[in-house]
Amino acid sequence: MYHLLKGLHEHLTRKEEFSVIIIGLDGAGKTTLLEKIKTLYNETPGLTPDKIGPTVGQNTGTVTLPSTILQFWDLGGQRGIRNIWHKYYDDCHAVAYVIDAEDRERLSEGWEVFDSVLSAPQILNVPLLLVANKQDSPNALSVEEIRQDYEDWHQRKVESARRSARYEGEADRRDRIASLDVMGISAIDGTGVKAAVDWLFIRVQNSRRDPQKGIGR
Ligand SMILES: Nc1nc2c(ncn2[C@@H]2O[C@H](COP(=O)(O)OP(=O)(O)OP(=O)(O)O)[C@@H](O)[C@H]2O)c(=O)[nH]1
Ligand SMILES: [Mg+2]
Repeated sequence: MYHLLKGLHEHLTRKEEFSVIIIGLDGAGKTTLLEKIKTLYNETPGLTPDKIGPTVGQNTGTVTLPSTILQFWDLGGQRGIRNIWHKYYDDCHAVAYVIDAEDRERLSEGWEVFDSVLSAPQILNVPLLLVANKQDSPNALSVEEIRQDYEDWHQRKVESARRSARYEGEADRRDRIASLDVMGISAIDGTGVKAAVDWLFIRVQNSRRDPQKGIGR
């Protein structure tokens, strides 16, 4: 009887687990974001920015919400490391793509990489949030400016592709861009971080991927 009740209790109180990958160029602020999420949601605070160096490989963090566990995977963004991202695509439930809204010189590099993320078939139907980080900086582009910059970049890309070879998967990308959510945050001071986690929480619950399937499971 005890085991039956224990099993029932475990079944009723079991939390669904979802994996969220955080990707973007090196220096975009992914690890700073992950550590800020830990500080905001966990009893043990995350690392402060002065303790964070470039990521070689991955960092992880877990956030426990009512009925749900979100497991975050922060992946290194340096050029040579980006080719491991795709190994996480099959088993993730959401993607947060972080862009440095302050670094105008690297925006187009960021869009080039973002474009390759959008064209990955494994995550075509996975919730994807574009995070415009560093909003605390007076030089940062706003959410509207970031969206516009991406749309302009994309338009140029489509036009130049029309003149040369084909641009593979353009229809899928266009749909995705039309419904793309962009949120402004500051990983340093925490502005917008809870709103971004809320977005991910709501979207993973509504998405069709099996919650028990996940990275590392
Ligand atoms: N002003 C400002 N700086 C930030 C913010 N988030 C991160 N930074 C700074 O940006 C730099 C890079 O931050 P990281 O978190 O290491 O960047 P990353 O995306 O993890 O980089 P990789 O691990 O190399 O992929 C650091 O100097 C951070 O302090 C922010 O919200 N505002
Ligand atoms: Mg990092």
